Amino acid sequence: DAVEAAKRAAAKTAVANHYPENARWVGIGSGTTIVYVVEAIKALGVDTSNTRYVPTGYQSRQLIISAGLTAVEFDALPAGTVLDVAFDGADEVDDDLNCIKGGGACLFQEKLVAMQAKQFICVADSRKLQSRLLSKWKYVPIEVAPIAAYRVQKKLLELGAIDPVIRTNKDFKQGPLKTDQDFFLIDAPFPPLLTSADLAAGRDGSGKNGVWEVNLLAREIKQINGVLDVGIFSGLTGPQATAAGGVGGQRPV
Ligand code: DER
Repeated sequence: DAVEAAKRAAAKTAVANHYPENARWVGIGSGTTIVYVVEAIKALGVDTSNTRYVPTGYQSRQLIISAGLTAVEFDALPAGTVLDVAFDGADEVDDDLNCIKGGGACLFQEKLVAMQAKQFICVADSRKLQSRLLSKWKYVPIEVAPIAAYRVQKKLLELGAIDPVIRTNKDFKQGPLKTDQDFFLIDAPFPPLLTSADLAAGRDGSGKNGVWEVNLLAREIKQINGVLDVGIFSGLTGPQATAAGGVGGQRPV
């Protein structure tokens, strides 16, 4: 159908434009669009026997293995390895190429892998593109330690979140969903997040009435005790990438 065709087209473009010659280390994200990225890599017909693919969770690892590619877990990477590229999907992307991620409950490992790559390629069809984050996708996924979840929830309310909830695992049981790290996810709705253009136009993104600029909110949430990571990917220029002389940062697809 039209949505699947759009995902497949985005994936083919991303791989055609950003899959490096002689790639050695490639990050593979989570979700449904990434399936088409792996399909496009296979369709390149290049020799992948010397390439290692780094998964961002259980589903990502199974995708790599079932495609006949070689998976290497993030914690098995040789010291100092910087990935040539990391491909991943997103729940929403704004005009500054910031992303909301975590709809698939893999945000922590997704960010680990993205930050370890010279280039992070976000593969998203037009449904995901909005001027501001949280325009259509309504909440920020946040990975939290179970023991701290209620305290984090309370703090999010103080930051202006609207009814933040602990994600339940609808498929199997009503209990809280557990991530690959055995943590909980809190989905925290906020008003749309302001971009650099909004700030340039004099808008106030400091959290008054719960209205935040992307980076300010990400930083506020990240420093709450008990938060492991936040599903806001912004200006991904990981220290590793820069150290390796990488270009870092997100690229449009
Ligand atoms: O959870 C994530 O961040 C994933 O990348 C995901 O949200 C993208 O999912 P989709 O490709 O199935 O839309």
